[in-house]
Amino acid sequence: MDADWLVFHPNPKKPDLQLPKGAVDAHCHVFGPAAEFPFAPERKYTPCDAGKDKLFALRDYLGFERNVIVQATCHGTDNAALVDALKTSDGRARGIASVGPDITMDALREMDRAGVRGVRFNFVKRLVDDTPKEVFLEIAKKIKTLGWHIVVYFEAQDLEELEPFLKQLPTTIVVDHMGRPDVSKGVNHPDFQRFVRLLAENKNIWTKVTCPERLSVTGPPYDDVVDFGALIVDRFPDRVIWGTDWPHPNMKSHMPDDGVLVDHIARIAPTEAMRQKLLVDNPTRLYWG
Ligand code: 0GY
Repeated sequence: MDADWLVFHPNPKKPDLQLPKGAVDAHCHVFGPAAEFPFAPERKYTPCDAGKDKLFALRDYLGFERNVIVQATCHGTDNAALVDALKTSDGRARGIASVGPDITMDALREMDRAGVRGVRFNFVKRLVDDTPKEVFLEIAKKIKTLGWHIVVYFEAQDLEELEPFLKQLPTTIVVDHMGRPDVSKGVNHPDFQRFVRLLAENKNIWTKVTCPERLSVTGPPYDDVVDFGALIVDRFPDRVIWGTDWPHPNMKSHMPDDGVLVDHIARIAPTEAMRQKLLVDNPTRLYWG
C-alpha cells in the first residue's frame, strides 16, 4: 500500500444509535485482497487490503443488515472483487460497477444477476483520468435498459460545468457525498445552494449524505458538517441515502471511527421517521425494488 495510506479503524466503538431493522450501509467499498483481486494498473493509489469478510463483519457489528458496495477506482473497470462480494452476500449486498464503453449487454446482464444496480461516473481529477462525456452517455444508454441508475462523484466547484451533462442523463442519479461542499463556506454559499437547487429542480436526482469525516475541517465529531446533511435530509427526505464509506480511501487527516460515523446520523436525521427513510425505505426502493 502507499506509504502514507491510513488503514481502517481497528476497533470502532459500538454506536449509541440503534439502527432501524433492515438498515443499509449504502456507500462502502472492497479493496482486494490484492493476492486474489489485483488492483488496476491505471490506479491513482494503492490501498491496504479490505476484503468482503471484513466489510460483512463491520456491517453486523454496527447493526446494519445490508450493504451497497461501490466499485473503487483502485480496481478500475475490473469488477471481480465487487461481484464476488455480491455473490457471497446471500442477497444482502448490491453493487455499483465501473464499466467502459465497450461493455457488452451480456456482461451487464451477468453483473445484474450478481446484484449490480448501477454504474459510477467519476469526475474527481485526483482519482481518474478524464472521460469524454459522449462515452458516459453511451454507457448510460446501455444501463438504462436494465433499469440501473448512475452514481456521480464530483467536487462542488465542478457542478456548474457538469450541470448540463447531468440533465442529459436518462436515469435516476445519485450524487456522492452531497456534491462535496467546502463546509468552511457555510450552507448559504452559492456552490452549495446550486446543489440544493439541482435537487429541488430535478426529481430524478438523489444524494448520499455521507462522509462528514472527508468534508470536515474541524475533525471529529464533525460539528461543521451537521448543517449540510441536516438541510438535505429535511428538504429531500425521500431522495437521500447514507453509508459509512468504509474503508475510507485516501483519508489523510485521520481515520474515522465507524461507530462515531453511525452516531452522526442522529444529528442529520433527528427523528425515527427520517432515519427509516434514509436507512431503510430509500435504499430498499433503489437497490432491492
Ligand atoms: C469515496 C471517496 C474516494 C475514493 C473513491 O473510488 C474511489 O477511489 O471513491 C476519495 O478518495 O475521495 O467515495 O470513497
